[in-house]
Amino acid sequence: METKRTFGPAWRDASIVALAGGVGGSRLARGLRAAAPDARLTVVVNTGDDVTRHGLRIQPDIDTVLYAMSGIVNEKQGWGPRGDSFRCMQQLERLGGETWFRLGDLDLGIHLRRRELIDAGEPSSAITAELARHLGIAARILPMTDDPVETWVQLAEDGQWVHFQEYFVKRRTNVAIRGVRFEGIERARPAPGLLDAVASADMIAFCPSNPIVSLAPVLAVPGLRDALRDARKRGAVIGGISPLIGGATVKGPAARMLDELGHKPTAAGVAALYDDLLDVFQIDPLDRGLSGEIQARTVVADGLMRGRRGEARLARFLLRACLGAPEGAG
Ligand code: FO1
Repeated sequence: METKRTFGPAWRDASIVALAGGVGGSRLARGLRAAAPDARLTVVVNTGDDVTRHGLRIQPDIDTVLYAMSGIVNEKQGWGPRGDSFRCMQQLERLGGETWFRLGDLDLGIHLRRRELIDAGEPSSAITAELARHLGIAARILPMTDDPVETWVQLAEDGQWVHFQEYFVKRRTNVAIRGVRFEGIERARPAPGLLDAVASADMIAFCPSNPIVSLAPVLAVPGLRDALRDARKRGAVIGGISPLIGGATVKGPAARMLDELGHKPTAAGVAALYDDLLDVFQIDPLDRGLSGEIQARTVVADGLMRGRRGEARLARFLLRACLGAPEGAG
């Protein structure tokens, strides 16, 4: 019987990898940082939402994680810096520019800096590390790949393919979809350090992000699913947090997208998408009845992260479920 590893107070000796998308992912990642402040934490972020606007390369999910973990995100909105203004957008509008994808005046700082570093030949992983350092983030924030990948969705009404941001922002998701594809994913290589982080992880967290357009692109990076399976064989524990509570999301179109693409819009439908990768899956008490449909070991906890304390609570719950109680805990 292999002696169960312990990970020290607040899991400080653990290596944790979190797979994250936008708002929900950024919040659990922040919770994991708070719950295990000294553990090695790598947040692997979806880049399928990336879009070029006004000659700038926007990486929304990376920026949401950067802003959330550095404490400057607009909490209500879930993206962009708190207290931002849009004078530049107003001027652009006056001059006849397209402004449906709104770039705040503070937000432009990160896009201009990213543009500078791209033009200096830096890959996304190095740029992200540089931005994280300047924002004082004590975790490794890693794009899923340095290669270009863009999520496109097919509209149900006419079969037309549109970029994810046109669907999500311009059309406010008010259209049914019938397909999703990750343009460029076949040629995408895992970002430098990603496979090593998975290979040495004690725990891998599937954050409560949109399973269709936030976690699926990450899991589609060639080589990652196999790396996750190998990590499990070696003893790493993979735990997920359900992004649906009672068949609905806290924020965003995930439930409707699941339904439109023929999946059950429930926590069980989400777990099925992660097929045989999960050891543990957190479900809300409202979804207790679904545990029979879920292959992974289900654990029940309030899925709503109310503020920072709520994020840390849910993160601690997942850490306990995957790694056991921290040393010296009650
Ligand atoms: N979401 C919106 O609903 N409207 C916007 O105008 C908008 C602008 C924007 C600019 C930068 C950025 O990093 C994110 C932005 N988002 C906006 C959110 C973005 O569409 C989503 O965060 C993700 O792509 C989905 O998680």
